[in-house]
Amino acid sequence: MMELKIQLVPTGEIILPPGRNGESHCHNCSKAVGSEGVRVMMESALTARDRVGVQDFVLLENHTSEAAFIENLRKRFKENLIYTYIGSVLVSVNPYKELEIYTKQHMERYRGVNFYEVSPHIYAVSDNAYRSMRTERRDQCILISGESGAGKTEASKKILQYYAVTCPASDKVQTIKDRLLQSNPVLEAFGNAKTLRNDNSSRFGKYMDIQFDFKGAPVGGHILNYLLEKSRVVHQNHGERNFHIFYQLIEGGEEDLLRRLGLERNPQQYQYLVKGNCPKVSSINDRSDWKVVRKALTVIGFNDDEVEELLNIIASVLHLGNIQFGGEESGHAYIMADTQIKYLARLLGVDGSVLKEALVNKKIIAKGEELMSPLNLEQAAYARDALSKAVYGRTFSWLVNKINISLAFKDEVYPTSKSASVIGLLDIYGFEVFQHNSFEQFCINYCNEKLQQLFIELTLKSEQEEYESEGITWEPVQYFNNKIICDLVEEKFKGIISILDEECLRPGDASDITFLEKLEDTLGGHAHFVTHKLADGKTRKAMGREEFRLLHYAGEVNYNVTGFLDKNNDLLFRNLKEVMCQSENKILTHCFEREELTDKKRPETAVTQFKNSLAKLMEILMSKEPSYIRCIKPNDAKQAGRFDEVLIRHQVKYLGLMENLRVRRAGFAYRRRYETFLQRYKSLCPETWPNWQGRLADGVSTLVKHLGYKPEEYKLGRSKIFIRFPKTLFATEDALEVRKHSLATKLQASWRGYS
Ligand code: AD9
Ligand code: MG
Repeated sequence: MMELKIQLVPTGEIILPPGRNGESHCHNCSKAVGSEGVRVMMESALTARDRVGVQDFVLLENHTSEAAFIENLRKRFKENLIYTYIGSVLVSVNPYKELEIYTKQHMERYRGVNFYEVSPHIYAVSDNAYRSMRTERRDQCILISGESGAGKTEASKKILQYYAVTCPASDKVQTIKDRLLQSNPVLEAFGNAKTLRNDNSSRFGKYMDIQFDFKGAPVGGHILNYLLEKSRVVHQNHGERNFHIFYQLIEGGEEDLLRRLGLERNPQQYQYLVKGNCPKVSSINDRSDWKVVRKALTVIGFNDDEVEELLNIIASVLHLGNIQFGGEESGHAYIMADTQIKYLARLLGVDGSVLKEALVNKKIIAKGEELMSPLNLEQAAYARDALSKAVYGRTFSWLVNKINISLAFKDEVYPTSKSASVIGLLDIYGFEVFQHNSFEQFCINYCNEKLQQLFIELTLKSEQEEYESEGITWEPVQYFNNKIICDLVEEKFKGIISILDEECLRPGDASDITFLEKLEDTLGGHAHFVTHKLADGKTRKAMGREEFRLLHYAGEVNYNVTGFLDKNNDLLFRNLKEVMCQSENKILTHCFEREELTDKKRPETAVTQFKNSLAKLMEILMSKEPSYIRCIKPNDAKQAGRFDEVLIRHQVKYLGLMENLRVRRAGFAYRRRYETFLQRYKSLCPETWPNWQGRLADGVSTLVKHLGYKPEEYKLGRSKIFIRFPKTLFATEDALEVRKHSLATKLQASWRGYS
């Protein structure tokens, strides 16, 4: 059967297959349409540009206007078109509702198709990265950024699903695909939680490599995890929850499992789950999520014993949280009841009396002698919480490691492949600002500064490199470079991290307040650092005395220093460590190794570990070819259909999207490889139609001259044509439209003649 496919920019496609009665069908809704219908569809498609905006911001007539940018986003959002490009960067607006755009048919539509020839989609970015990896043999990475709740984690899942469905598979590869997919629910259960910003907020950073063999089949994976927000285990702000797994286990766990673990089916019974006063979340079904996670653990390769030991640990944390201490305020603390200790001894496989002892005493070594120093109420609660955090945090790392073993690229899985190419996916916690911001927000927002820095360097760099490699002169565009903020945080000796570490290591009277004072002394006057002290000695009213403010690229955040030193030191009393090192729980024997007890070296502080791991991450990302997804959150109410202009404008600003667009447009709005350009437009010139026989560059040159391009409108590089103004390309697209329309009309007439 003859089929005419008409491509309409920017709305998508209309396919006109002649049915038996000469009818045509709309590709989008499959409805039959007559010739009048075709005309109406053509017209509506041509006027659609007004209704749905442009699919690439570089095509905006008024490209310097932020209002026009936002209007374009709004138009598209209203039509459920959540994706728009800035050149090759994908801008995505969270729809907060399920859209029918992630079906298998959609995946097929994007498979192997040129980036610009289909409407913008996350699958197009995924496919493009995949094809670059295959054809250029270059490792790729997809960097997903945006603030908390903007849709990063969802985006990363969509990409993974795309590869799982569209990449070649065999039985063995299928196992790896399943494991890759199933690692998500498990890591989310243990590493995500409801916050005020997002019901499923990632509380750890994740970089995942998907490894492919030479046939392009996924054969392995590897996950790097970054700084889990451990403090959440013992404390949640009002309206927030602990990690999902606790509620899943309590709501979904089978009766005899709960009995064995000594748990009640009521989250309100557990001190670690009541602080946020938010046991249920309407968008979350803990019971069904439990089933998904339980199954996923099996798919990943956990055996029953491992699951049992893992759940023993989760239950132990809840029991630990319920230990209550008695005693005078400054006197010695004692444990009020033995109930929890009994469960803990069994679940953790430790000696109950030793644990009990270790929770209310601190072992100190003085003059070579070991002494037990009793703890007061506050210290005992601190020791208990430190143990809970350490147990949970280390178990999380063990979990990631275990998943990595299950995803490891093994030769026997695919014996013919020796070296794999890689696509890396970065999904990290987004920039966040709360009423109260602490050490965790400081780390999260620092991480986002680093990513923004990378974006700036790589977008500028790659743009520049492209012009250079194509032999085209280019004038750089000015950016706000957030390096100044990265330096403020991480510079040696005088950055915030250095000062914090210095206070953590300093014996004597070091405290959160002395840390703040040092910050003031060293950084007062820095353009991006503010405290309540004004230059004239007066006090800034809007700020607390325990706060410092950073003017981040994404906005201002006040950080309360209370707890900074403790969280950064992340200390666990020695005798609690000793207890854990004797545990018979196999997971914990991996988490608490005996060598730790004899190691005299002071462990790196939390923030320094984080800083170093981020530096390594940047190196990894720099070594790969990046694709970008910039996620935008449309409103703070997590509601579908609500486009909060103020909020969106703010994100457009700090994500640097206008600057991104300016850079893209300053040189050339569009670039296409010669073969792609010729293939698309050759029908517009008799000399290039149906096929150009000579050099591609000459063919393109002939074609554009025929189309009347003026010399200032374009440049021919080594392998690509660069078009300066969108309107030039628009005119060419319109010419193509007209030609197709007339062709369609002729064909319609001839079909009518047949029927
Ligand atoms: V955070 O920094 O981890 O706190 P993310 O990861 O940016 O944040 P997430 O992907 O978790 O946000 O998205 C938040 C919620 O928005 C999801 O739970 C979905 O309910 C909703 N969402 C996001 N993207 C989509 C989408 N493409 N389609 C439908 C979406 N819903
Ligand atoms: Mg997330």
